[in-house]
Amino acid sequence: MDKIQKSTKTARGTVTCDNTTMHLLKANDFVAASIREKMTEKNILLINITSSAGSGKTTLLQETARRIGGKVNMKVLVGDLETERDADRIRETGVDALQIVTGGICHLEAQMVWQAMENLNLEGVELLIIENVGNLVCPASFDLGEDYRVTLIATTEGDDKPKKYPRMFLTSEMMLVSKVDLLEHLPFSVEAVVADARDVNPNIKVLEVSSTKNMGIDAWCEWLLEKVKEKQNTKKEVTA
Ligand SMILES: Nc1nc2c(ncn2[C@@H]2O[C@H](COP(=O)(O)OP(=O)(O)OP(=O)(O)O)[C@@H](O)[C@H]2O)c(=O)[nH]1
Ligand SMILES: [Mg+2]
Repeated sequence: MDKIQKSTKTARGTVTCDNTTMHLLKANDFVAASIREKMTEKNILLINITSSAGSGKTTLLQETARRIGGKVNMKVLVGDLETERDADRIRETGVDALQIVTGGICHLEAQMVWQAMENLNLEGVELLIIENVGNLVCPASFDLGEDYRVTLIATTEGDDKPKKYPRMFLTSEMMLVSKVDLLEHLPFSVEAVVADARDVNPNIKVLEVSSTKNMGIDAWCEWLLEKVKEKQNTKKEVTA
């Protein structure tokens, strides 16, 4: 596997289809639909993990890989502006990871994921997790073809974020309140953050986790395994 996947500038804005140059977000949605189709064909559950910078995405994925890496065939794609550090951290757990270096772009776009997938052997893979660039704003607008978008909100960030950055919470199926081991030291109300998130998105599922103190990780992994199973069953129903 190539170590660093550089996204080209042409991947950013437009896609040419039948000689028509499409608008950026329409182009993104076009590629996202192709990713979704490919994932369904290959029977792979695709998860897009988003959050502010430093909320604990990679640490959670390291714990996840250690817990379920032996039970389910999983791979990880990681987006960052620079460096391969997060992919290296995932690989230390024994799970294959590919870094997408955006070179300054503050989010992943579907075309970057599509290009990266060409360098990932997806044979037999059941679960592909994308760690998006740490940012609560731009990644909210870019569908990556995922089955589920999962957003972390760390106790260290303050409990006012769902109302200030509503699009991210509106477009997420799951909110993970992370770093709950620090709750006793911080002016952060889980009740308030859940109430605000549900005000924005009444259907959002919530779990509380600490990756460093092993809290809520079982429930998170169970949810993931259940969704992997559901995806496999959907495929069987389609082919039956
Ligand atoms: N106390 C505590 N610290 C945590 C927890 N999870 C992560 N951290 C720490 O938070 C810092 C950032 O964690 P990362 O996992 O790198 O966060 P990230 O969201 O991947 O960061 P970016 O990729 O830069 O956006 C590190 O110092 C972690 O050790 C947790 O559950 N509790
Ligand atoms: Mg990270």
